[in-house]
Amino acid sequence: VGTVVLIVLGPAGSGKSTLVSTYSKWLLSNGYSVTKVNLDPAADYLPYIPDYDVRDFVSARELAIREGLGPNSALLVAMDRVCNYLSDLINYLVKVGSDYVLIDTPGQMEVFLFREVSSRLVSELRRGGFSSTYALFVVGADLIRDSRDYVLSSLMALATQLRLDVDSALVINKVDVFSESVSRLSGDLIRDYEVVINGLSTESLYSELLKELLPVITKYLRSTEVPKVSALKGYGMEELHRLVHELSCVCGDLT
Ligand SMILES: Nc1nc2c(ncn2[C@@H]2O[C@H](COP(=O)(O)OP(=O)(O)OP(=O)(O)O)[C@@H](O)[C@H]2O)c(=O)[nH]1
Ligand SMILES: [Mg+2]
Repeated sequence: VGTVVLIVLGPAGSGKSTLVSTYSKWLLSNGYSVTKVNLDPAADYLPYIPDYDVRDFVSARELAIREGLGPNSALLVAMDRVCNYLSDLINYLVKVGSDYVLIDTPGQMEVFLFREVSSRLVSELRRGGFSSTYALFVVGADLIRDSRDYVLSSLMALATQLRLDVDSALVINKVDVFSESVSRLSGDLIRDYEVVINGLSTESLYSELLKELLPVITKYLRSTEVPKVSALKGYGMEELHRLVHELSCVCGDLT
């Protein structure tokens, strides 16, 4: 089947790096080999030891000092420079040939997602023969306060799928600090439908639009499973792995 590559992205502080750490440990303890890649040139601290780290080549902080840039433009310039190392990264991944590759991306999601670096990453992965590449869109449960937020998060996961041109899935993290709305949801966009639709009626001026979007999202988002995990406490890793397996399974859905 070959290597499964997971691009982990999502809003600032949603727990991407912690999830890379926790899920990689889970994979290892279940007998899989894992390569952890850090693509965040601005990370000061990482909760895992990366096997490949763009900070070895590009540092946003150094750029800021050397070129007199603010933190945001330094990250922009740094991410553009990361493009120069992507073919090197792919060569490394080919050489290592692990079962799973987890790619951690910068806190400022838009600097990765909407710029050249993300499309280059995906095309380099394709060129390197990594046909099982997926995106995990990680959102903190603290951002899901109501049904509208749930639909919006799913919509962002779908936007990720469209932008990167790889199948994407939504993952809700930080469920140890459970928000009530998340606990009502079953973990599946289709089964959550009624709960979400009922909630929407009262929450937004645009509830009709949101209601019409939901079936579109569930139709086109590759996975409707929504694992609810705690990267910090290690909850839900089996659920997450089931989703990853579903994404990478070529057996198809026979139901
Ligand atoms: N309660 C709780 N906190 C978490 C969880 N996962 C991560 N955190 C905390 O959230 C903060 C951010 O976690 P990171 O893993 O650095 O998040 P990130 O998305 O990589 O952050 P950036 O790269 O800066 O965008 C840290 O203080 C983590 O300890 C979780 O499951 N539960
Ligand atoms: Mg991070």
